[in-house]
Amino acid sequence: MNKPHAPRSATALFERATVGAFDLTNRMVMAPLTRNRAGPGLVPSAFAAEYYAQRASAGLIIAEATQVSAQAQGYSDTPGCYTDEQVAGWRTVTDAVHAEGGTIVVQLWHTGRVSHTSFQKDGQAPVGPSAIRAKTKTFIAGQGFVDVSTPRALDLKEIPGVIADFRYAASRALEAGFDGVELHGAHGYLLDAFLKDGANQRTDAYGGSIENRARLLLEVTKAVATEIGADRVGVRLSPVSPANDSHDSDPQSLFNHVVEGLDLFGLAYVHVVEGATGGARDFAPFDYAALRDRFDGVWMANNGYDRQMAIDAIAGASADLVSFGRLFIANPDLVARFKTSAPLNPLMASETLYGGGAHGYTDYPTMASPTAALAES
Ligand code: 8OZ
Repeated sequence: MNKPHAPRSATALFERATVGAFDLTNRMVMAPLTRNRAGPGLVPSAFAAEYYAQRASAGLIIAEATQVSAQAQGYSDTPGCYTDEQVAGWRTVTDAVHAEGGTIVVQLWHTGRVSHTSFQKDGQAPVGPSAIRAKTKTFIAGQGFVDVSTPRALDLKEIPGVIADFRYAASRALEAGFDGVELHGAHGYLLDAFLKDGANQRTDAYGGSIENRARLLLEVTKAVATEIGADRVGVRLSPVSPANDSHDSDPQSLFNHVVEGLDLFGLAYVHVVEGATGGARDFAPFDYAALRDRFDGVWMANNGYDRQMAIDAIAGASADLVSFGRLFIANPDLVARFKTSAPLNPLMASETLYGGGAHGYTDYPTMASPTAALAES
């Protein structure tokens, strides 16, 4: 058990915090949000810089899930961070956020079995821990939602290459001006799929026991921490979220072990999705306090937090940071609105979430500019 957590004041959500190598202006975080608006070459679009800069008053921005390699892609128009063009595109984003006084990391992912042959070189099968198809869909531009493909199991000999891809993308992320990276260890993508026995039925050193299933996540974390410094690395986990057919027979034991392993690195933070992503927080029984007790560093909580829940979580020290997804899409100035208990904008039509242009992306009004959306639409 790690040290007990002292309570804070009711205004602590809005006060500065040191998180690893980052000096944050407040404890409100913009969660990573897939928006499927990357351009040719999977380069972040020019207006991504505007979108993120509009939200730079968040204490921390976690930029959308971003591929570590071509193999890592699972959806249309999600950006990468492994080519010169992608790095140059991200540089316009990080410069714009820094110019507004913000701090920004990028979420690095490999989608693993949540992918489709059409995204893979020569139409090959995507890779996963085992050749078990996830009961989930992906989005392919022009085709809509389609079942993901049956993956092939990664060969043991290929695993060092996957770890190297994460390490390389992390080094390119810093070159692109990001303050750090978050590893996507959630939602059924490659790292989470290795963790969970619903997807991982390997019989080698990366499957079977909890220790073995946690090995890939911990090795990737170690490699990335070695490359850019552990105090610039966060890890996102979703212990019980059923997103993308993710499930495990004993998540509490699994994640207790994972977090104890992560605790040894001196990471910037661990980011935990409580319950079903975007859905019921009590979707499945899980003791998040017991998990948090196994980690000495900064704890970021996510999923369905509103203003009062976030104030209470920070004041009561059940979390050190709280991340918000849809609220930050709809409210670029969410921090100012929470500070003053101002009304919140509703989300625009769901068709604007994934793919499209400026509408539903850069045209949400702020309190300072309440007619921005009307003027542009
Ligand atoms: C929604 C649509 C596509 C991907 C995740 C990156 O669930 C995602 C994602 C969310 O973490």
